Amino acid sequence: MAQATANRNNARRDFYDRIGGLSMAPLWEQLHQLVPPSPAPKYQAAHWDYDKVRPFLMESGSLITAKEAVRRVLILENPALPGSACITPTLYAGLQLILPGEVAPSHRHTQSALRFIVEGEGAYTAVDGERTLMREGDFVITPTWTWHDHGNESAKPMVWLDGLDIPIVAMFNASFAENGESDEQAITAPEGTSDAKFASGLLPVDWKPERQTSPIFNYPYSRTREALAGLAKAGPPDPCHGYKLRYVNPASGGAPIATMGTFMQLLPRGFATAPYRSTDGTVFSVVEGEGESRIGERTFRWKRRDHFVVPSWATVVHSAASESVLFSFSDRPIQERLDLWREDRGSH
Ligand code: GTQ
Repeated sequence: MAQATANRNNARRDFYDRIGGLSMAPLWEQLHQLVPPSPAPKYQAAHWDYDKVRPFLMESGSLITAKEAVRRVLILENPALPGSACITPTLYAGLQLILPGEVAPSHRHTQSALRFIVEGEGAYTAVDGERTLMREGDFVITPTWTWHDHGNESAKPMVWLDGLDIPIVAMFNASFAENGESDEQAITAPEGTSDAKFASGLLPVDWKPERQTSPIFNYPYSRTREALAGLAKAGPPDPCHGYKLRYVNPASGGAPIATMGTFMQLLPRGFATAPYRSTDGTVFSVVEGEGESRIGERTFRWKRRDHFVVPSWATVVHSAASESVLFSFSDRPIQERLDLWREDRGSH
C-alpha cells in the first residue's frame, strides 16, 4: 500500500517536472490556495506610533532636501511585505515632510494620491493651476495625471499621510510619470476657486466632469468635524462604526478618487465598536483622542497622529478611551465596482 502511494507520488512528480518544461503546472496541487473559501491575506495588522516615527521624519529633513528627494517620504511598509513599499497589497502609504521654505517640485503621474494632514498648518498643494492651503485633518486630492507640487511657506514643518494606488497601477502596468518644466506650476486660478465651484452643494451650470475624481481637492477638517458633531447629536451611533461618514465626489455621489475610498468616524468616549470585518484592507490615521483597536488576535493602543492598518477580513474592534476621530482609506470603491466588496457586521 505504502509502495503504491510512493509510486503514484513519484509518477506525479515526474509528470509535473515534464510539464514544467512547457511552462505548465497542475491546478489540483494549488486549487485551495488559489480559490480559498474566505480571504487569506498574506499581510498583517501593524501600528506606527507617531512619537517613535516623528524623530526619524525630522532626521530625514537634515539628510536630504525635499527638492533633491522630489518627495521626502518615509514609507509605511507592511511588516509582512518587506521590500514591497506596500502597506496592503493594493495600497501605498507614507509620511511626507516639508520643511519651511521648501518646495516638492511639480510632477504628474497616473497614480492617484490623497494627502491627509497630520501635523502643521499653512503649507500648500497646487493642482491644476490652483493652490490650496492645508491644515491638520484636511483631506486633499491629487487626481490621476494632474500636475502637482507642494510648498511650505509657513514657519513650521508640515507632515502628511500620502495614500496612493501605486500597487494597483503597477498590477496593470499602467504607470506613466513626467517631471514639470519648473519646480512650481503656474497658478491660473485664485485660491478657493474649486471650493466656490464645487463644494457648496452647487455645480457650475454647464460643467461636465472630465474624470471620475472629485473636482473638490481639499475637504477641510473644520467642515468634516462639524458634520460628525452634528451626526452625533442627531441619533445613536452605528454599533460597528460609531458615527462614520464617507467622503464623496459631489458630481457622482461616488468616492472622491476612483481607486481609493476615504472615511472619517467619530467614536464617543467609552464607546467600543461591535466586531466587524470587511474585504477592504484599511489604513487608519488617528486625528483626535486615544484608544485601542483589537485587530484579529492583536491589540494596538493608539493616540493622535498614530497610524495603523487592518487587513482584509480581519475582525476589528475599536475602543475609544476619550472621544476619538479616525480617518481611514481603502480600496473599497474598486471592490464595489467589481462586485467583490463584502462586510460582516456579526449579528448587527
Ligand atoms: O506627492 O506625488 O508618497 O509621487 C509617493 C509618490 C508621494 C507625490 C508619495 C508620489 C508622491
